[in-house]
Amino acid sequence: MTRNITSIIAGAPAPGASGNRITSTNPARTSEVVADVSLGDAGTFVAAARAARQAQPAWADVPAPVRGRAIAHIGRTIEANAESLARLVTREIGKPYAEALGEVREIVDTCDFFLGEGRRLYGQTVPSEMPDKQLFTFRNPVGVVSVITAGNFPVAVPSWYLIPALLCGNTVLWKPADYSPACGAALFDLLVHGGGLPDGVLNLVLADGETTFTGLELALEEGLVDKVGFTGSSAVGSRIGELTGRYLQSACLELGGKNPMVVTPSAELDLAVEAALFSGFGTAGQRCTSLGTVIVHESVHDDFVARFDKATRQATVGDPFGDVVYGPMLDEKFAQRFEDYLGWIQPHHSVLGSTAIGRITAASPREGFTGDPDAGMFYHPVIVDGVRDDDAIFLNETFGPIVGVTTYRNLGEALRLANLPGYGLSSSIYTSEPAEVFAFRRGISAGMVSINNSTSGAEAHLPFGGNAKSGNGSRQSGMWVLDQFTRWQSMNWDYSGHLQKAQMDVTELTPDESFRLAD
Ligand code: UN1
Repeated sequence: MTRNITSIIAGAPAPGASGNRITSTNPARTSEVVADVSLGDAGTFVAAARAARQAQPAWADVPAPVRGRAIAHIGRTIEANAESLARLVTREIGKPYAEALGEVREIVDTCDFFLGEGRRLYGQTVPSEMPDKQLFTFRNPVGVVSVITAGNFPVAVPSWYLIPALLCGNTVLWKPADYSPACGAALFDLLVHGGGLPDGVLNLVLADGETTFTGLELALEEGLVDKVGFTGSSAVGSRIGELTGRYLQSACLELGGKNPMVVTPSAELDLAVEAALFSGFGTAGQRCTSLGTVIVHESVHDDFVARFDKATRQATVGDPFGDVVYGPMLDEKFAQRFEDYLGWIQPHHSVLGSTAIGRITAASPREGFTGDPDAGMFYHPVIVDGVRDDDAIFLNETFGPIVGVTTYRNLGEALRLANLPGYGLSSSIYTSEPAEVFAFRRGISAGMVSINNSTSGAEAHLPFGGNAKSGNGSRQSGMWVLDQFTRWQSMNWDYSGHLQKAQMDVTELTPDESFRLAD
C-alpha cells in the first residue's frame, strides 16, 4: 500500500506551496513505493511554528498529571499498534523486523517513564536566609519546541524528544527525515489519536534539509521557536548550534559517533565478538551508537580477529523481514556515501568478513544471503584490520557495515586511540579487571560507557548523549531530559511585613572561635 503524506498543521493537511513531491521507497525492494510525499517549503515550517505558538498557552494550562495520562494512553496505543508500526519501519528503512519491534518497544518504555513524571515534575521548597520568607523553584515549559530527527531510528529517537516535550507543557513541530516520512506520519497519528492531543499541540512538517534550515531561521527570527532538538550529523548539528546560539538558545544535539570497543587480554573473546557483530553490523552499521573501531590488545589481536572474521562471514544478511543480522542501507544516499567510505580502504589494510567488498549482487554474491540482492541496496560487511591512527577510516564516522581494527599495548594507549577521533558518544570495554573498568570510565571522553556490553543498546531511562563532535553536552532520556524541555523559575515570598534585604539583613550567630577541648 502506498501512503499519501503531507505536512499537518493545526490538525489540517498542509501541502507545500511549491508542489514538490518525492516518493519513499523500500530499500530492500526499491521498486516498491512506500509513500508518496508532498514536501513543504520554508513557509510550511513557519506556519507550523505559528500554530504551535498559538496552541501552547492552553496546552501548558492542562494540568501536568492530565498530560501524563495522555502519555499513558499514547503508550497503550503504541503497544496496540506495535506490529504494524514495526512492519512499516522495516518496509521503509529496511531495519530487521526484530530490531524494529525493539525500536517500537523503546517508545513504549519512554511513555511508561514519562506518564508518571506528569505527577512529579517536582519543584523545590528551599529555606530562606531570613525569617518569614520562603523560597521555591518551578519547572516551566520552554514554549515551542522544534524537533528535527534522522531516519535510522525513525520512531524511537523522535519519541525521546516528543514525549517529554509534550509532557512538560510544550507544543511541538516535528520534521522527520525525508527518507522516513511514512514512519513519521504513522507516529504522528499514533501520538495525536492516542493522546487525544488538541489541534496545534503537535504539528508535522515534511521538508528537505535545506528548506527546514531556512524555515527554522525564519521561525527563530520571528520569535516562534524556543528550543530545537536535533539528531543527525555533526556537520549539520554544528550549523544548528550556531544558528540557535544567535538567538541565545542552546539546542539539544544528538550527533554522530566513532564509537570504540577496547578488548583487553582478560576479555572473554567470544562475548566481545558477539557484541562487535551486533554493534558493528546491526542496522547495517547505521546507528549513531554503531561500533567504529575495535582497539584490541596486541596479545589477543590474532585470536580476536580470526573469531570476528568467522562470525561475520557466518552472519546472515538479506531480507529484513527474515532472521538476519542486517538488511539494506537505509536509503540511496547512505548507499552512495558508504561507497565513498569504502574508498578509504588502503593497501596497508587487510579486509575480512565477506567474499567481496561493495554491493551484494548476483554477480558479487554473499553466501547465505536471503532474498534477491539485486532488488535492494545491500552491502557486504567489511572488517578492516591494521588501521592506523591517521587513516581516514579511523578518524571519521563511517555510517555503514564497516568496522576497523587496531591494536594497543597498554591501557593509556588504548584510551588515547579511543578518544583520538574527537567524538564522544558511546564506548565499550571488554575486561575482567575492575581497575581497568574504572580507569577506562575515567579516561574515556564518551557520554556512555559499556562494560562487557556492546556500544549500542542504550536503555530508555539513562542519560543518552555525547560530547565533542557527538553533541553539545545535552542529554536525552530519563529525568535528565527534563532540563531540555523546562526552564527553572525561582520564586521568593516575603511575608514578614517589611523589606528584608538579602545578604544584608541576615542574623549571624556568634561563634566562640577560641574554644578548645580540654586535654
Ligand atoms: C541512534 O542511533 O540515534 O542505543 C540512537 C542504541 C539505540 C538508540 C540509538 N537504543 O543503539
